[in-house]
Amino acid sequence: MRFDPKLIQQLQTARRITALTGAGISKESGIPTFREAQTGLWENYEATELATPQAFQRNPKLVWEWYQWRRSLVTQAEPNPAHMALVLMEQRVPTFRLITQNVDGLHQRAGSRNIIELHGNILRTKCFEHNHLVDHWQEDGQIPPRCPVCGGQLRPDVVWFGENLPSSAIQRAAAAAQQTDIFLSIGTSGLVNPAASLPYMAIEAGALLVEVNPDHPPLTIYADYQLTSPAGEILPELVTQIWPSKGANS
Ligand code: BV8
Repeated sequence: MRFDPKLIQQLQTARRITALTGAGISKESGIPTFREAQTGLWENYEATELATPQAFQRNPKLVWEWYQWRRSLVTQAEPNPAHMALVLMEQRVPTFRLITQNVDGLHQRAGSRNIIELHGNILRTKCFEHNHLVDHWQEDGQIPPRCPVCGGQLRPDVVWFGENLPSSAIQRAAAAAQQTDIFLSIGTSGLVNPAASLPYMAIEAGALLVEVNPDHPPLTIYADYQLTSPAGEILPELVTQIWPSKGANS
């Protein structure tokens, strides 16, 4: 796979690179993307309909079990070469910031250290009533399980549609978008706000925009470079060409 030598040169000399990842980067770890049709028990449900406080209040057991299913997919999955390539980038680029929309924790498991999680993490659980994190609870057959502090229902520590993102996360992400030389948009359809506004902030601030996506979401027409293959193929090859002596597996 050959890349435009000018792109390689720009990536080699960039002092600041910001990456925004979406569900597409975890596709090659076997985790279905958010817009893909769901399977099995969940094939009749739209993810966007289940990932809301209203859905949880309407049917807490259904929503809790949906997240249990997704947690099982995530715990069985492994980070893929795309995740690993971003770990290497974090080690080599003077200022590298990783913003993820994903809730699967695969960037952490790959070894990325400085991660801005916009939408929370499915492996963390919190109290629906008071939002405090809970890591142990009584498995007494109640679904959802109850908060050991207040007896309220437990929920995943993710940001549902209609809920605000953690203010620190979105502020850090906006700063990372506005203060970067190159912005990598990787595996995202760019349909969910406010995350979807980040690449446009970067362009506004004069960054070079590189998109990694086999498809052509709305952002594509604004990209300086469109790399239209799966991230698991593109990113390892890209880092090998940026740092040839070291390669993606050293
Ligand atoms: C907010 C956690 C302020 C949960 C997620 C009306 C009422 C209320 C809100 C709104 C409204 N209208 C609009 C909004 C705003 C709303 C929104 O944007 N809605 C959309 C659907 C229109 N946003 C919000 O509600 C946000 N909060 O705005 O607060 C507010 C408050 C009250 C009222 C108004 C506003 C909260 C958004 C966060 C939602 N939570 N996740 C969970 O996971 O269960 S978002 C969820 O969807 C994911 O985390 C992810 O972020 C997103 C999916 O997007 P992608 O990651 O892009 O994935 P997708 O499947 O779409 O695309 C995958 C891409 O990968 C594709 O392009 C594909 O081509 C590509 N691909 C495939 N294979 C590969 C690949 N790429 C590379 N390599 C491959 N191999």
